Amino acid sequence: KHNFWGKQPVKQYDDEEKGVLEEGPIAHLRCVDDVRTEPFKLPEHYEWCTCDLNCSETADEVYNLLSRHYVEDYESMFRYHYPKDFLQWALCPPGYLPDWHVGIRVEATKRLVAFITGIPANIRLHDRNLQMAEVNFLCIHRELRSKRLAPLLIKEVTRRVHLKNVWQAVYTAGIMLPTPIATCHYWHRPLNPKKLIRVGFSELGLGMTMNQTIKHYRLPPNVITPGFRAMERRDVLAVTHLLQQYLLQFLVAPVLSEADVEHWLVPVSDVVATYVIEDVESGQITDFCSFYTLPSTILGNHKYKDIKAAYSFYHASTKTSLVELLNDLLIVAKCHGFDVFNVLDIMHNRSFLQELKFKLGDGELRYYLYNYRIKETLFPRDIGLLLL
Ligand code: EN5
Repeated sequence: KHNFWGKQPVKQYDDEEKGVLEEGPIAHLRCVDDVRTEPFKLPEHYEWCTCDLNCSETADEVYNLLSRHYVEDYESMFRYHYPKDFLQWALCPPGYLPDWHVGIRVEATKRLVAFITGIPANIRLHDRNLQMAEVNFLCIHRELRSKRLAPLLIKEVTRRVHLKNVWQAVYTAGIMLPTPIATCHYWHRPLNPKKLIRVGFSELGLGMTMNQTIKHYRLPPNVITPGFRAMERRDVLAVTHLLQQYLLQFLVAPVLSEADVEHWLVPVSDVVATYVIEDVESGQITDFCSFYTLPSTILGNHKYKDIKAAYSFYHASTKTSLVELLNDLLIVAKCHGFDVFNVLDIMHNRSFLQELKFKLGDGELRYYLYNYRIKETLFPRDIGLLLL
């Protein structure tokens, strides 16, 4: 059934019955000299390119491709709308390789029609650290689907990753492929329930009127926890230490340097927002929480163009409960005009979902590894890694 994934070094559905059980890399003993130096052959009239996201015109092309052809919910009511500055942030972290931002163009017109990306990441699996690529943004123009371009994009980005002596990757997808390490669920906290209902993102609860619903989801106008404030550059060291400690609790988590934390967590307007709790007496940073901003285009609605969604990103708590932290984060997201706050059921997120009025969504997110087998399927609570 899986013509492509059945032949890749990924955990297969029948590994267990075939007695394949050992944990670790699947394809062993590779070296950079063995990697093919030529790009894979594309169908006629198409060519490979490298997309330099720091070039404004190229970033526009990527932005346009994704905003028209990237991921939708299963009923095609909404489509992710990654802003250009978000893409530049997501794809150019410390140590990024321009070469891992791969595009396919039409030879004659140079029009960008397909895309895939990798960024470098140090990932801890149980007690082993591995240099990996986080692969994301696989996108093919809808009129070119079923030309089997996806396998070529995956093989080409893999080749370019191998050339940098990196042999593992992590990726996520809504769909089922061989074989997830974990299957996670999205939960949604309405901030502007009236708009969400009008655009079909949610429905009125049974026996609830619009006014009752609005009241049910109402939030206080100001944050509650003393010392809650926006993160600044001077907080990077404290936040790095908190997060490094916090992530040790999970079986799969990134190993983040100070430079990584500076890139991923220092606030960038309309991209990423991070808040710290500064102890009023000691001035110590005891907790932090963050979200990234990713609107979705509403497909076929005339009154509203998009849904403004905030997605829970990394956090760490030592003194303040996750309920208190996330409640304040909901309050600031509401103040900033977001319509909904989304979380995955990973890390300790289950501990605040009920209390803070999150509702289960219809979307799943599966985590996958390339060229690494782990024996057991993990629970969402074992995952300490977020991809964008
Ligand atoms: C890239 N590496 O399905 C991977 N989103 O639940 C990308 N549903 O927003 C993979 N269907 O449930 C992404 N409202 C996989 C996810 C793709 C996008 C997706 C889901 C996540 C989503 C919403 C809208 C559904 C629209 C119709 C949803 C119901 C929640 C509602 C909250 C308020 C109270 C009532 C229930």
